[in-house]
Amino acid sequence: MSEFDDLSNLYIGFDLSTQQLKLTAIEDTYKIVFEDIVHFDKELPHYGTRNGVISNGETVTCPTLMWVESLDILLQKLKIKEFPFGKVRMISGAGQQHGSIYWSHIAPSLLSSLDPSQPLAHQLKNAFSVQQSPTWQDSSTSEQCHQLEELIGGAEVLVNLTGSKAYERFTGNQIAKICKTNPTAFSQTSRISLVSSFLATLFLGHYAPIDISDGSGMNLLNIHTKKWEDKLLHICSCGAGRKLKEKLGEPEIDGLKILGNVHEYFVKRYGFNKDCKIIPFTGDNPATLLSFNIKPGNIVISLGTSDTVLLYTSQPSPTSESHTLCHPIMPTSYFSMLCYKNGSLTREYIRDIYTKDASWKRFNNILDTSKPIKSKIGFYFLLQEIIPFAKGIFRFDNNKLVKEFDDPNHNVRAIIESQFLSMKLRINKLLRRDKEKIQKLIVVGGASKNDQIVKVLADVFGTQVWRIKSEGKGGNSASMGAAVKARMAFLKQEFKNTTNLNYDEIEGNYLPVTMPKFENTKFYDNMIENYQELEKLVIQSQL
Ligand code: ADP
Ligand code: XUL
Repeated sequence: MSEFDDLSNLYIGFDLSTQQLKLTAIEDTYKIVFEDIVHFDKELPHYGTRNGVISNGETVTCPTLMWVESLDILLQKLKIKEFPFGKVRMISGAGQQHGSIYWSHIAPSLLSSLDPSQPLAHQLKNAFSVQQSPTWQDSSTSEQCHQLEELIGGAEVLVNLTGSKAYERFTGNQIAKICKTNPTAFSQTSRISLVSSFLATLFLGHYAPIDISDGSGMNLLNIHTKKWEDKLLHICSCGAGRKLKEKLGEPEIDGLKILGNVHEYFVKRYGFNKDCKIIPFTGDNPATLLSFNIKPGNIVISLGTSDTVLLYTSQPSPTSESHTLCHPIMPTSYFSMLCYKNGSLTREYIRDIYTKDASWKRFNNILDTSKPIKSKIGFYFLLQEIIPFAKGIFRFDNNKLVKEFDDPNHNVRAIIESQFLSMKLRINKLLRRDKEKIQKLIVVGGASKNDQIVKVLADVFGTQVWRIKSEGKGGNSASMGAAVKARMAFLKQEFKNTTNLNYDEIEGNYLPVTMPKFENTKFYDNMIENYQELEKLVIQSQL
């Protein structure tokens, strides 16, 4: 008797994230029934990645073939665990945003003729015109960003068109760099995918479209018309705008559209049902938005490799610091996002310096036994930060820049407080503009498991924090959101419209986990103004 015997339908969501490929399977009631992961550094060491990437100064890439190989490894793990592939009705997925994959001219024939007796990586060796995919951590395209803003008429024009000013990691600027530095590779490219549409392509055996939500992270999509903007294509392709448009394909507006059946490779090799459908895959942040039935005033904070803040808005409301993205399934809606590059990896860096055994247990012990100190504020931009655009570690004691705090352990508290103060500052600005108040704060991502970190979050925001129910499952909101999307597409197909979607059920997957200590909240409220002033000093020091 297997744990899956009573279930008739399963929906799976993948997340091709920075450090891992993850899978979540849910049943009709949105309950999570299965999860698994492949960790790139540990399980694919022959690609030589560190934290899932290859870093070379500001250039941060990932071997595309590693992602391909990880898919077979994950599915093979499931096969060994007797996962009932035959019960999967729909598949969707998520991917780290902005990363790009360059398919060669022979890729279409390789993809359509996949042989189930051979692993994917073996068969797709020649499917890429660029072997190393640029990723979201890359910040090597400042030149392209300046050029884009200048040629389009300024940052504000770009913000109003695409929802964001020019960012180094955004795909249009990465494409512009390839066009300039490696024009041969550009001409040898038949299609450019995002990480999300790349994974969907593997399942389909033909090119999957870029969905408009993940497509909003490229500096190429007009978020109002939901079409590629010709002027931007022209600038980001050294004048070969028409060619670039062909290489991108049409963006997909309908996030629940059936794109086709799963390729025979997966039917024969793993036992998927030949009628199992593939729908558009999206970015990890848009997918995370779907993992919770987010409503106006709900804020999702994701503490993963990157830290992100997601806010639902019905009107596009671009600012120069946030991103406005098209909603992944509601074609007339949008959401706002803030993204911090110094998330979990920078917390790990501080943990490793200030704890003897590099453990979260000791890190938490320091957090638990320390108190906020108003005069001690730190900024931890180990990697080139996005908000604000700054790099370096800065500690202030009584508004004076110091090399180290008198009690070095204070760094543990300072890094956590600093991130949440920065988020609160920006969230308040966005909410004030939308005349909203925080109704609910939901925390997801790897570090959301950490109760001590979540306590500081509740204290800084002065509000109760909700988290996905753990029960040993529910670790990944992006693959969970992708599975929810697959389930919704199935309902849409069954009922021919979306009005029967009882999406509220999903809220049962979340629980309130902690209440704030209001004396601490008052304390942080008094600290935030000074924080803002010191942040200005840090930014000035970069000029
Ligand atoms: P991604 O999806 O971007 O690969 P995850 O959301 O899975 O990332 O988060 C991975 C990160 O979670 C790790 O880098 C690790 O630092 C962090 N993490 C895991 N457990 C804890 C913990 N108990 N406390 C703080 N951070 C944690
Ligand atoms: C969002 C961003 C990251 C990636 C990786 O703009 O760059 O959150 O999606 O998770």
